[in-house]
Amino acid sequence: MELFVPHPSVSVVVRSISSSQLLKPSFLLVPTPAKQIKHPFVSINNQNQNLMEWQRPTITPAVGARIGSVKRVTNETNVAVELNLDGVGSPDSSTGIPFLDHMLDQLASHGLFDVHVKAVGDTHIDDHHTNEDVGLAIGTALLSALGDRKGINRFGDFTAPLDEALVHVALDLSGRPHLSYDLQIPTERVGTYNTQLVEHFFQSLVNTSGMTLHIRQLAGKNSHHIIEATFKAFARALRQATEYDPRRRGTVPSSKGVLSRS
Ligand SMILES: [Mn+2]
Repeated sequence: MELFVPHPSVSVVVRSISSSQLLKPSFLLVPTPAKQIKHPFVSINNQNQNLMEWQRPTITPAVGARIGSVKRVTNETNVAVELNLDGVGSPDSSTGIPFLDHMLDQLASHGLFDVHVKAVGDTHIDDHHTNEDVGLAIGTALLSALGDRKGINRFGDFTAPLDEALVHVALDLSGRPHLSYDLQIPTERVGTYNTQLVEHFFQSLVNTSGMTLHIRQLAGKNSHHIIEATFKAFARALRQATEYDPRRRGTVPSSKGVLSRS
Protein backbone atom coordinates (compact mmCIF):
# COMPACT_ATOMS: atom_id res chain seq x y z
CA MET A 1 0.00 0.00 0.00
CA GLU A 2 1.03 3.57 -0.41
CA LEU A 3 1.61 5.58 2.70
CA PHE A 4 1.65 9.28 2.13
CA VAL A 5 4.49 11.20 3.71
CA PRO A 6 3.82 14.91 3.94
CA HIS A 7 6.50 16.29 1.73
CA PRO A 8 6.57 17.03 -1.96
CA SER A 9 7.46 14.13 -4.22
CA VAL A 10 7.91 11.71 -1.43
CA SER A 11 6.23 8.43 -0.83
CA VAL A 12 6.94 5.47 1.32
CA VAL A 13 5.97 2.03 0.20
CA VAL A 14 5.13 -0.39 2.91
CA ARG A 15 4.01 -3.90 2.48
CA SER A 16 0.85 -5.29 3.95
CA ILE A 17 1.17 -6.70 7.41
CA SER A 18 -0.61 -9.65 8.85
CA SER A 19 -2.36 -9.58 12.18
CA SER A 20 0.30 -11.82 13.74
CA GLN A 21 2.99 -9.35 12.78
CA LEU A 22 1.07 -6.60 14.46
CA LEU A 23 1.97 -8.20 17.75
CA LYS A 24 5.66 -7.61 17.17
CA PRO A 25 7.23 -4.50 18.62
CA SER A 26 6.94 -1.25 16.65
CA PHE A 27 8.71 -0.22 13.45
CA LEU A 28 6.03 -1.83 11.33
CA LEU A 29 6.18 0.97 8.80
CA VAL A 30 9.78 0.26 7.94
CA PRO A 31 9.71 -1.20 4.46
CA THR A 32 11.16 -4.65 4.05
CA PRO A 33 12.83 -6.41 2.47
CA ALA A 34 15.55 -4.04 1.38
CA LYS A 35 13.14 -1.47 0.02
CA GLN A 36 14.89 1.84 -0.17
CA ILE A 37 12.62 4.82 0.23
CA LYS A 38 12.96 8.46 -0.59
CA HIS A 39 12.18 10.62 2.36
CA PRO A 40 13.55 14.03 3.22
CA PHE A 41 14.13 13.36 6.87
CA VAL A 42 14.92 9.72 7.27
CA SER A 43 16.84 7.10 5.47
CA ILE A 44 16.35 3.45 6.04
CA ASN A 45 19.42 1.43 6.71
CA ASN A 46 19.06 -1.92 5.07
CA GLN A 47 22.13 -3.43 6.57
CA ASN A 48 21.81 -6.19 9.13
CA GLN A 49 19.68 -8.26 6.81
CA ASN A 50 20.31 -11.24 9.03
CA LEU A 51 18.29 -9.67 11.80
CA MET A 52 14.63 -10.24 12.27
CA GLU A 53 12.46 -7.72 10.48
CA TRP A 54 11.47 -5.88 13.61
CA GLN A 55 15.04 -5.70 14.84
CA ARG A 56 16.26 -3.96 11.75
CA PRO A 57 14.81 -0.47 11.62
CA THR A 58 17.51 2.12 11.63
CA ILE A 59 16.30 5.61 11.02
CA THR A 60 18.90 8.29 10.66
CA PRO A 61 18.51 12.00 10.07
CA ALA A 62 19.17 13.10 6.55
CA VAL A 63 19.00 16.08 4.28
CA GLY A 64 15.91 18.18 3.80
CA ALA A 65 15.42 19.09 7.42
CA ARG A 66 13.46 22.14 8.47
CA ILE A 67 16.02 24.68 9.57
CA GLY A 68 15.59 28.30 10.53
CA SER A 69 18.66 30.54 10.63
CA VAL A 70 18.46 34.03 12.04
CA LYS A 71 20.97 36.77 12.62
CA ARG A 72 19.66 39.69 14.63
CA VAL A 73 21.84 42.71 15.26
CA THR A 74 20.89 45.81 17.24
CA ASN A 75 22.77 48.37 19.28
CA GLU A 76 22.09 46.19 22.30
CA THR A 77 22.73 42.65 21.11
CA ASN A 78 24.11 40.47 18.35
CA VAL A 79 22.27 37.15 18.17
CA ALA A 80 22.70 34.22 15.79
CA VAL A 81 20.31 31.26 15.91
CA GLU A 82 20.23 28.05 13.97
CA LEU A 83 17.26 25.86 14.78
CA ASN A 84 16.77 22.46 13.17
CA LEU A 85 13.34 21.02 13.92
CA ASP A 86 14.39 17.66 12.50
CA GLY A 87 17.62 17.54 14.44
CA VAL A 88 19.11 15.06 16.83
CA GLY A 89 18.99 17.10 20.02
CA SER A 90 22.33 18.79 19.49
CA PRO A 91 22.84 21.64 21.97
CA ASP A 92 25.33 24.42 21.38
CA SER A 93 24.32 27.70 22.97
CA SER A 94 26.44 30.46 24.34
CA THR A 95 24.46 33.59 25.16
CA GLY A 96 26.50 35.11 27.94
CA ILE A 97 23.71 34.07 30.32
CA PRO A 98 24.71 30.68 31.75
CA PHE A 99 21.30 29.71 33.08
CA LEU A 100 19.64 30.56 29.74
CA ASP A 101 22.23 28.37 27.98
CA HIS A 102 21.27 25.55 30.35
CA MET A 103 17.58 26.02 29.44
CA LEU A 104 18.27 26.18 25.69
CA ASP A 105 20.12 22.90 26.07
CA GLN A 106 16.92 21.43 27.55
CA LEU A 107 15.04 22.63 24.49
CA ALA A 108 17.49 20.81 22.24
CA SER A 109 17.74 17.65 24.28
CA HIS A 110 14.04 17.10 24.97
CA GLY A 111 12.71 18.52 21.71
CA LEU A 112 15.25 16.59 19.64
CA PHE A 113 15.95 19.89 17.95
CA ASP A 114 19.39 21.18 17.10
CA VAL A 115 19.54 24.49 18.96
CA HIS A 116 22.62 26.57 18.28
CA VAL A 117 22.48 30.08 19.71
CA LYS A 118 25.33 32.56 19.91
CA ALA A 119 24.69 35.91 21.52
CA VAL A 120 26.74 38.86 22.59
CA GLY A 121 24.81 41.54 24.41
CA ASP A 122 24.93 44.38 26.86
CA THR A 123 24.93 42.07 29.86
CA HIS A 124 27.11 44.62 31.68
CA ILE A 125 23.78 46.44 32.17
CA ASP A 126 21.75 43.31 32.90
CA ASP A 127 20.51 40.21 31.09
CA HIS A 128 17.25 41.80 29.95
CA HIS A 129 18.05 42.75 26.34
CA THR A 130 20.00 39.60 25.58
CA ASN A 131 17.35 37.33 27.09
CA GLU A 132 14.63 39.12 25.11
CA ASP A 133 16.50 39.16 21.82
CA VAL A 134 17.42 35.48 22.07
CA GLY A 135 13.71 34.74 22.56
CA LEU A 136 12.78 36.91 19.59
CA ALA A 137 15.42 35.33 17.36
CA ILE A 138 14.45 31.76 18.30
CA GLY A 139 10.83 32.62 17.56
CA THR A 140 11.80 34.00 14.16
CA ALA A 141 13.91 30.92 13.45
CA LEU A 142 10.95 28.72 14.38
CA LEU A 143 8.63 30.71 12.12
CA SER A 144 11.10 30.27 9.27
CA ALA A 145 11.67 26.58 9.88
CA LEU A 146 7.95 25.82 10.02
CA GLY A 147 7.29 27.27 6.58
CA ASP A 148 3.69 26.71 5.50
CA ARG A 149 3.12 24.29 8.42
CA LYS A 150 1.66 21.66 6.13
CA GLY A 151 1.22 18.19 7.57
CA ILE A 152 2.26 18.97 11.12
CA ASN A 153 0.37 18.08 14.30
CA ARG A 154 0.09 21.79 15.09
CA PHE A 155 -0.92 21.18 18.74
CA GLY A 156 1.41 20.05 21.50
CA ASP A 157 0.78 19.24 25.12
CA PHE A 158 3.12 17.95 27.78
CA THR A 159 3.39 17.92 31.53
CA ALA A 160 6.94 17.55 32.84
CA PRO A 161 7.97 16.71 36.38
CA LEU A 162 11.33 17.60 37.82
CA ASP A 163 11.45 16.25 41.35
CA GLU A 164 8.81 18.21 43.27
CA ALA A 165 8.07 20.56 40.34
CA LEU A 166 5.36 19.77 37.80
CA VAL A 167 4.65 22.08 34.87
CA HIS A 168 2.05 21.78 32.14
CA VAL A 169 2.62 23.32 28.71
CA ALA A 170 0.00 23.40 25.96
CA LEU A 171 0.71 25.11 22.67
CA ASP A 172 -0.79 25.70 19.27
CA LEU A 173 1.26 26.70 16.23
CA SER A 174 -1.72 28.73 15.17
CA GLY A 175 0.08 31.78 13.82
CA ARG A 176 -1.52 33.87 16.56
CA PRO A 177 0.76 35.10 19.33
CA HIS A 178 -0.64 34.55 22.80
CA LEU A 179 0.99 33.74 26.12
CA SER A 180 -0.77 32.70 29.30
CA TYR A 181 1.88 32.30 31.94
CA ASP A 182 1.28 31.12 35.47
CA LEU A 183 4.53 30.20 37.19
CA GLN A 184 5.06 31.07 40.82
CA ILE A 185 8.82 31.16 41.05
CA PRO A 186 9.69 31.69 44.70
CA THR A 187 13.06 33.40 44.36
CA GLU A 188 14.11 36.51 42.48
CA ARG A 189 17.15 34.82 40.99
CA VAL A 190 18.52 31.46 39.94
CA GLY A 191 22.25 31.92 39.93
CA THR A 192 22.62 35.32 38.34
CA TYR A 193 19.47 34.94 36.22
CA ASN A 194 16.52 37.12 37.17
CA THR A 195 13.49 34.82 37.24
CA GLN A 196 11.26 37.60 35.81
CA LEU A 197 13.08 36.97 32.55
CA VAL A 198 11.44 33.56 32.07
CA GLU A 199 8.09 35.09 31.18
CA HIS A 200 9.77 37.71 29.04
CA PHE A 201 11.69 35.04 27.13
CA PHE A 202 8.52 33.11 26.30
CA GLN A 203 6.58 36.28 25.45
CA SER A 204 9.31 37.24 23.00
CA LEU A 205 9.39 33.78 21.42
CA VAL A 206 5.61 33.70 21.15
CA ASN A 207 5.46 37.13 19.51
CA THR A 208 7.80 36.35 16.63
CA SER A 209 6.87 32.70 16.05
CA GLY A 210 3.11 33.12 16.08
CA MET A 211 2.39 30.61 18.81
CA THR A 212 -0.37 30.25 21.34
CA LEU A 213 1.33 29.12 24.53
CA HIS A 214 -0.09 28.25 27.93
CA ILE A 215 2.22 27.52 30.84
CA ARG A 216 0.80 26.32 34.14
CA GLN A 217 2.68 25.33 37.25
CA LEU A 218 0.94 22.41 38.92
CA ALA A 219 3.51 21.97 41.70
CA GLY A 220 6.97 23.08 42.70
CA LYS A 221 9.06 24.79 45.35
CA ASN A 222 12.53 25.05 43.90
CA SER A 223 13.01 27.86 41.36
CA HIS A 224 15.58 25.99 39.27
CA HIS A 225 13.31 22.94 39.13
CA ILE A 226 10.21 24.95 38.18
CA ILE A 227 11.94 26.76 35.32
CA GLU A 228 13.71 23.66 34.04
CA ALA A 229 10.49 21.63 34.12
CA THR A 230 8.91 24.42 32.09
CA PHE A 231 11.57 24.26 29.39
CA LYS A 232 11.39 20.47 29.30
CA ALA A 233 7.62 20.50 28.94
CA PHE A 234 7.88 23.23 26.32
CA ALA A 235 10.46 21.21 24.39
CA ARG A 236 8.32 18.07 24.36
CA ALA A 237 5.14 19.95 23.47
CA LEU A 238 6.90 21.78 20.64
CA ARG A 239 8.38 18.54 19.38
CA GLN A 240 4.90 17.03 19.26
CA ALA A 241 3.43 20.06 17.51
CA THR A 242 6.14 20.28 14.86
CA GLU A 243 6.24 16.59 14.03
CA TYR A 244 4.30 15.27 11.08
CA ASP A 245 0.90 13.65 11.34
CA PRO A 246 0.87 11.04 8.53
CA ARG A 247 -2.93 11.04 8.51
CA ARG A 248 -2.84 14.76 7.71
CA ARG A 249 -1.54 13.89 4.26
CA GLY A 250 0.49 17.03 3.94
CA THR A 251 -2.40 19.42 4.25
CA VAL A 252 -2.53 22.49 6.43
CA PRO A 253 -4.00 21.52 9.83
CA SER A 254 -6.65 24.22 9.80
CA SER A 255 -10.22 24.37 8.56
CA LYS A 256 -9.27 27.76 7.14
CA GLY A 257 -6.63 26.13 4.99
CA VAL A 258 -3.96 28.58 6.10
CA LEU A 259 -1.77 28.93 9.17
CA SER A 260 0.39 32.00 9.15
CA ARG A 261 1.89 34.59 11.42
CA SER A 262 0.33 37.44 9.44
MN1 LIG B 1 19.24 22.10 35.87
